[in-house]
Amino acid sequence: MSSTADDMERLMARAQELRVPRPFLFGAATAAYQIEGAPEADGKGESIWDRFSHMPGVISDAGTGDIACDHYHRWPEDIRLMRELGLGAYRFSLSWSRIQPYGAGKANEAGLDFYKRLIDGLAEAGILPFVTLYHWDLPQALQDKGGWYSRETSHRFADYAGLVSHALADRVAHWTTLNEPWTFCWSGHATGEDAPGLKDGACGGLAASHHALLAHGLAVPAIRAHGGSAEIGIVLDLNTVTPASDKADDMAAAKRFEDAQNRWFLDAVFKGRYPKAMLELCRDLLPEIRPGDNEIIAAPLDYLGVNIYRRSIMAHGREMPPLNFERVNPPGRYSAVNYEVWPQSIEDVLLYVHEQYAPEAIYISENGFATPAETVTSDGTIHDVRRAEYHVDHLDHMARAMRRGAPVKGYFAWTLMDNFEWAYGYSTPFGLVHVDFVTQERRIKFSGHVYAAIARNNSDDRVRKYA
Ligand code: IFM
Repeated sequence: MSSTADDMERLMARAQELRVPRPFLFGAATAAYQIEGAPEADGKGESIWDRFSHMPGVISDAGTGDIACDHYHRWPEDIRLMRELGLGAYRFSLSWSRIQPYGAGKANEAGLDFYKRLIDGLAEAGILPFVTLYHWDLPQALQDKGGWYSRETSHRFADYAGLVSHALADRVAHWTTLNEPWTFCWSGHATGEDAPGLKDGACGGLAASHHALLAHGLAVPAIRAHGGSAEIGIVLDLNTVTPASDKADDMAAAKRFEDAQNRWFLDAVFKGRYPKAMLELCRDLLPEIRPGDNEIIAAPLDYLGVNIYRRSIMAHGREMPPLNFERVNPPGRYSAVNYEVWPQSIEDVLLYVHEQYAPEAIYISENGFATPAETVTSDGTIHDVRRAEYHVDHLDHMARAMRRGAPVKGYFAWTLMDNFEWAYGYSTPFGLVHVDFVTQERRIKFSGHVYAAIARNNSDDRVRKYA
């Protein structure tokens, strides 16, 4: 037997044995711009990603989300795939500019209808929808008025949240306000790698972050007003941070990075204040923080979604002044987007949030592994052994954190199917399902079969009934 075949057999055996404390939901996640395509269908307005991905030189393979997985038209097939994968839940985002083409005013019913059809299809398949309101695709019309630099955008987001949660109240029981504010605020406004492509340094990252958090805080009561007993959360991309050495400079840099990526968001949402050290460090760069903002941002939540891909080892450096850090990549295994594979990180991050912030419930809302573009082998499958191993190892460590008290209720693999990976385009797939972007043919990968085995062995009647 070849070593790949040995590895596949060994991994499938581990998957069959893996047990997670129940009840537990197994799902997969996607985001609107990354899969839907159909940028102008049924009255959709332009988003900042529609605009940005067409700018020369910003996407490494010059890809765009114009077609992506054509999910807008192929969603029934995608739900069939979810069933084959044994998913109990599906986390996806709504495209704001499908629903409000210009980011304000009355709903575009045709846009809403798409999501109604999708959610009804999920219900028929017994799959629970977890709906994210914002996964980075701001309506371009709001960007033209200042985007996340403007408090007005926070209020428009609350209006949108109210409108959508009212329209979908009878269909959706789990809402997420924002996906990964650290990334879309800093990569979009400090470094410019993501839309809208602004390179305004820390000043941009901080202004966008405060207004995004304000938007979150304003949206929570707007959803509660319409959403009955629906559960509401936010999804943060968190890392555990270790200094590269015990030198004072490196230790201070690690602390600054942890304050910026984790505590800025966690302290604001769970403690109603920003970290004092950040406020002092960035005092000349902060946006206006009005009296009452902190209380709005700390609106009580039902769960925290944690996106985790890697750990962070930080040294003193020059990135994002005045944060002044430099990421250190130790020797080891890395994914195609240069993330170190370090499964202990999921256990560490879960215990970190559980012990320091005690959210009522936690979902791993994203976790996954990127490879270089994959090819179909002669037996018609994709032997993505390293991705399967990544999920099995991370689930193992997640289960350990649960046995130590972390209240984890579900895990969403990133991602259901290969899709548009932002600035990387289509060159670094993360999917459990392979997509041929010429024919749009879908094919479950080895990792998908492994994941399906785990999901089936760890689902129970309560979860199915709940779904
Ligand atoms: O593809 C992204 C997703 O949109 C947000 N979280 C990280 C993923 C992988 O980079």
